[in-house]
Amino acid sequence: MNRWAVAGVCLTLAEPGWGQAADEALAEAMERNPDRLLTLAEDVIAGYGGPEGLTAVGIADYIALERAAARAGAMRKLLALDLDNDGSVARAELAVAVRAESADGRGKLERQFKAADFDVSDTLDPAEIRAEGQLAALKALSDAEADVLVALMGLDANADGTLRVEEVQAAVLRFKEG
Ligand SMILES: [Ca+2]
Ligand SMILES: [Ca+2]
Repeated sequence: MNRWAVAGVCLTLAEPGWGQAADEALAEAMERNPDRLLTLAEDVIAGYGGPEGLTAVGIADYIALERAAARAGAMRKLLALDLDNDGSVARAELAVAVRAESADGRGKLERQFKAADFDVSDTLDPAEIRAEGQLAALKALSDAEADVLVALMGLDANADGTLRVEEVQAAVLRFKEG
């Protein structure tokens, strides 16, 4: 079955206004590895679905929480260098941390600082620290992956607004039998 046929199946089940990008992302994910898509759906349904199944809100929550965790992790590393708690990391603050590091760690710290210092001001201001966090968030869960997750609701075969594992299993089976 080609991707357009899969997209067609999904579209007939989709809510109005369901995005074409999401539709295509789901079709592509199904083509690439249907079993992986099923595993992903099972995980999200188990973790974020209520007793009735997974809703669009549950999917949005999952995406936001995954990204926030990655963002916070990346920002925490940089904020650990903000010794005077003014929200920015000055070169002098970096130098203190560098002194306490091993040779390997020094190079890594320097590289991280340079990569994050977008305007080459020798200071990481709060906006630059947040931007680093956002990069990490998108690395952890890309827009393409988010599209696939959002598009999972297109597999809500009985259109009751909740997605169950059985509905995803049925869609994967239909695709494989294609
Ligand atoms: Ca500071
Ligand atoms: Ca800067």
